[in-house]
Amino acid sequence: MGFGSIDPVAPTPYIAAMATRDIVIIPDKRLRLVSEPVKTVDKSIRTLVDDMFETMYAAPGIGLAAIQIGVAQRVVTMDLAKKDDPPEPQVFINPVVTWSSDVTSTYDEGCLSIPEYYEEVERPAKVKVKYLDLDGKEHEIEADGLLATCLQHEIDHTNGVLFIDHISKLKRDRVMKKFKKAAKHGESTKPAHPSDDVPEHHLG
Ligand code: GNR
Ligand code: NI
Repeated sequence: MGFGSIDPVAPTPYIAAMATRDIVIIPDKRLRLVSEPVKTVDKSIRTLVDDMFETMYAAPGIGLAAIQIGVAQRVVTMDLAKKDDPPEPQVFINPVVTWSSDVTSTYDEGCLSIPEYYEEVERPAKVKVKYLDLDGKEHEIEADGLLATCLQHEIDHTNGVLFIDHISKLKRDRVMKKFKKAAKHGESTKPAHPSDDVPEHHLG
């Protein structure tokens, strides 16, 4: 009398499930950390990248730096595909700006770590960026348009810099004050998300 060929105590292979992680919101001091370079692109980095994509798509956002989920490593995910087009996931490990144009452009920026606040930011219109891919292979690209803006926004995050550091002190102080007050009152500054709605009969 047994279990035939089924061993009831056989070790099951551990399957890491992708997961969304909480997004760090200002005034959390972790957003001011300078992230560490990735030494080796190993399985732990791939898991981090998977979780970053899941978190970024769920938010939803078009870019995410690892520090925004509390991991101080120089890892960036991005997807600039237009709505209803197929996804275009992009990963940038240890990204650095190697050249930037004198010509600038202005873009109405937002940040998942500063929810529901948008302001115009002027940055170099074109940049060259060197980075590693998920195979640890080095690339250098020249970017313009939204890719240039987004790369600079995310590389800033890896250096503890936020887009509000590029706007006037008056505006920055105003938004910081609002989020500090919300944090003190223990308010969620996360924008309401449809999946947050729980049927009433499931509540306490
Ligand atoms: O989702 C995002 N949108 C965005 C819009 C304009 C300029 C930059 C960005 S990045 C932002 C997501 C984010 O906070 N990345 O760090
Ligand atoms: Ni951001």
